[in-house]
Amino acid sequence: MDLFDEQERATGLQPLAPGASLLRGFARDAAPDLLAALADIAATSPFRHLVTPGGHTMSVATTSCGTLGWHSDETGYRYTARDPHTGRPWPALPGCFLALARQAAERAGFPGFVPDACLINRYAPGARLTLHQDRNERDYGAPIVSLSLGIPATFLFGGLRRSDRTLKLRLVHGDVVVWGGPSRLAFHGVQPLAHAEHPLTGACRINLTFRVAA
Ligand code: MD3
Ligand code: FE
Repeated sequence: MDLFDEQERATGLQPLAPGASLLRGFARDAAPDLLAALADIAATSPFRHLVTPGGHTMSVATTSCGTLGWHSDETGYRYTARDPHTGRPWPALPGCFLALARQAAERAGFPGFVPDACLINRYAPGARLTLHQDRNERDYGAPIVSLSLGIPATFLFGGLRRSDRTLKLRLVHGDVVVWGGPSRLAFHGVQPLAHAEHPLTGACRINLTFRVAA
């Protein structure tokens, strides 16, 4: 790999669609600190398999941090101030999470990004996320910043209608994507994960999505 490729991989900003940018490897150096902070969060608010309003148990395991966290059950999807599993407030957003999300958003053209919610998804091999929109946040003017850690995934990125064709994007450890502007309400999902191992996470992928929910 030549020097230019290396630099692209470390700092490159790749436009994906109007308002959407891929920052390849943006979080690679911070990953060990991010994973240590994540271990503390999961010790307080453990990963759980949520039930969808349709009655399906998700293959992805989820937890949250921030002033609001994500919950779903038979009655619907919503943000909550307390973790229904523990009855206590969600763990606070760690400083290293806030810094990374703000820096990534700024690099992608969204300065001043201060998320109040971080949804954390954990994928084991075989886990997937069907095509959906994220529409439970109050302000669609703010982007969503997503960070991938651990084993690779194939992400599906569609249009504003479920039936729009999807682009496939390989996301690997340390990749960050900023979804703003017209891309904020695009349909998206994750294909079933292939078996793999990563030295820092073992046989799993972690995805953090930073949102302005309130
Ligand atoms: C595009 N997570 O938590 S991250 C989710 O990999 C979610 O766990 C996926 O979709 C994951 O809701 C995808 C990339 C992502 C997140 C939110 C988006 C892409 C998005 C919102 C609007 C458009
Ligand atoms: Fe989503």
